[in-house]
Amino acid sequence: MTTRVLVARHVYPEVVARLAEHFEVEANEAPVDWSQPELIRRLQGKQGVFVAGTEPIDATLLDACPDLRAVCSMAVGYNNIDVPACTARGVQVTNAPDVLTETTADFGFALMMATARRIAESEHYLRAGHWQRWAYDLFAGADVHGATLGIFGMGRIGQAIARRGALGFGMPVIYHNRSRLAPEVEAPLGARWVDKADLLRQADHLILVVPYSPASHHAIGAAELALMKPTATLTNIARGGVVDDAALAQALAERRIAGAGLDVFEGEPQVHPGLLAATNVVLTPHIASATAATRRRMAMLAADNLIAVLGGAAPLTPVNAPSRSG
Ligand code: 8YV
Repeated sequence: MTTRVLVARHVYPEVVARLAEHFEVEANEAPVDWSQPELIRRLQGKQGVFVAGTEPIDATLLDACPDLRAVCSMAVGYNNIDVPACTARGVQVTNAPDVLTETTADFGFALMMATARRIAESEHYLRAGHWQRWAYDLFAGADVHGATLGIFGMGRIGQAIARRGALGFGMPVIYHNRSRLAPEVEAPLGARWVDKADLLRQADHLILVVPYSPASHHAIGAAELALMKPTATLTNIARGGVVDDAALAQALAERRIAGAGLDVFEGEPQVHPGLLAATNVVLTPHIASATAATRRRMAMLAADNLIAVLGGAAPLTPVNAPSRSG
């Protein structure tokens, strides 16, 4: 029997070509998002689907697509996929960890530095023709080296950011995570576990790398922002929804924190108007993993997972362990 897969995202032609060596492939050839009814229609008779972090794979879709056996994502975060619903229906889910860790950590660090040193704000000022003279306090920001780096969510990417801060910039590192790292993991990072309130109170630069789930929804809201130092910065490379964007926009407008660097937003690609209006914020369109080499690796890993699962082999990077797979 022919195995059929749907590539729901416009993606590298070589990834589609690799899949086509194994399957009959229908691919999204245009940079457009398919609606869920469109996705369901195209998934009829398909055993596998290639997605990114955006296509919602929920119980309604799964019930309407009974042939589906594998959902393989090129993203590491899988909050767009109802994993228990997949598991209950014997559908294997895979994600793309590891291949993007260092690239995403680079970006998180860059966004934090751009925020602390007011790079976007000063660039806009220069482009607008406002630069007339040197001044001692012109865009004076906050030091990064030696400042206390706070990390909320200390998985692979959090640890890669901690390494950069501790080893490259001499930053004391504090972190909060549901579970504390083993002492032998903490030691080379010089990282110290603190409770969430202490993380908020002590960090000079706080960076969010926690996965999105109902438990992390609005983990940073008005009450949490109120605990932060007025000189502190907040960087979010996790997911929109971890931060209450309306509360953050208000805190930025009132200068209750010094600035924010945001790569992810609630309801993206829409961005809260208060964030668009703020000057003390650096805004980027969800590009933390976006280097050409890394995006290729992420997409290829999703393809290799489809090939493994639908070929009856073990998935390379499984998210769940359904009883019926392969
Ligand atoms: C992706 C990400 O670019 O991997 C993730 O979880 O957030 C990004 O690396 C995005 O999810 C792709 O849709």
